[in-house]
Amino acid sequence: METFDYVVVGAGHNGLCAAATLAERGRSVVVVEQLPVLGGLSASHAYVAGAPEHKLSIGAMDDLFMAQTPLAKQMRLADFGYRTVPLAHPYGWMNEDGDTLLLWCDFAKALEADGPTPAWMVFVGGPNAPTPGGVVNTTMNLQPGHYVLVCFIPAKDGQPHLAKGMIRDMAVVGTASSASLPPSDATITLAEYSYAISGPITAGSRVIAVHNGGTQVHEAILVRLEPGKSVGDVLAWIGSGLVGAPPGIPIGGVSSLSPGGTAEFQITLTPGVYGLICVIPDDKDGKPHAVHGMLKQFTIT
Ligand SMILES: Cc1cc2nc3c(=O)[nH]c(=O)nc-3n(C[C@H](O)[C@H](O)[C@H](O)COP(=O)(O)OP(=O)(O)OC[C@H]3O[C@@H](n4cnc5c(N)ncnc54)[C@H](O)[C@@H]3O)c2cc1C
Ligand SMILES: [Cu+2]
Repeated sequence: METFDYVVVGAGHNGLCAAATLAERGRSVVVVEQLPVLGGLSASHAYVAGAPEHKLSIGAMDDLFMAQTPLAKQMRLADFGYRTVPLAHPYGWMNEDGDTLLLWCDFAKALEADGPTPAWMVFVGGPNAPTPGGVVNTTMNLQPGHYVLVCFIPAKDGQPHLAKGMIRDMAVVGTASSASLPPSDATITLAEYSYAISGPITAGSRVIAVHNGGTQVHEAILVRLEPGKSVGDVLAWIGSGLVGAPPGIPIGGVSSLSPGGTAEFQITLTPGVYGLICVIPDDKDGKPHAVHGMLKQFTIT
């Protein structure tokens, strides 16, 4: 009977590594494997009957662990054909109704992804961009459901605050309400790519309704402009990556609203020149709506 110094049970990658290491040290070793294929969980198989050439390994999708070790180099795996294939979007989700979600490695890239807002995600407003120490009040009619609070404002490095963890979920419980919003002093109607204001707004404590009459998600960032500055300067400042003194101070407004949505914000306005601006990326080209002309300047007397 043939004898061996070592018997390795299982030809997964650990068993194969152990056996190879022993053999390299001059020991005699045998590997026994129950399956007709080597590799254990790291072997690839055709899981989809209709696509036999599409091979997948569900136990070695991610190089996370292997990459932490000197193993691949130590065992000269590249000489035997081992190579890693970095993917731009390594994880994906396919919903039963056909919707797909790809998770990109590059967060900015994920936000750039083209296409309309998925139907399962409805933007209901919320307060827009308070400055540090500032307070912005909005009123919305929230129906029971699952919500997220999320901040898309870019940090100094250009990454949205969301990428740094500024996102959390929130449940709205109770029964649906058909209550209407409190009376407002004026309505700002959003469209592609414009703001229409129902009438002149005067200084004082005001309630302003924002209604999305367009076909895409829009927002109303209200900016109080510094003397001599225009709303175009605000767009240029955002485009420059917020470099230098801001040409205006964001004082409120309503953030992302899906088509048909309405929300209100309360604000105390002093006489001056103000700007409205929408930086939501366009469904078609991903550019901020302001670049398409969605900005407006007006005066409060
Ligand atoms: C769903 C899933 C996803 C994973 N994703 C990743 C990932 O993305 N990245 C990553 O690094 N790791 C991942 N892992 C972990 C990784 O797959 C395992 O750590 C790795 O496969 C372990 O290798 P192994 O050689 O120890 O065992 P295995 O790969 O499990 O190999 C064991 C082998 O032993 C054989 N065997 C067992 N008993 C006997 C017997 N009595 N006689 C003969 N043969 C026998 C089996 O048939 C098999 O071939 C994942 C694991 C799972 C389950
Ligand atoms: Cu817009």
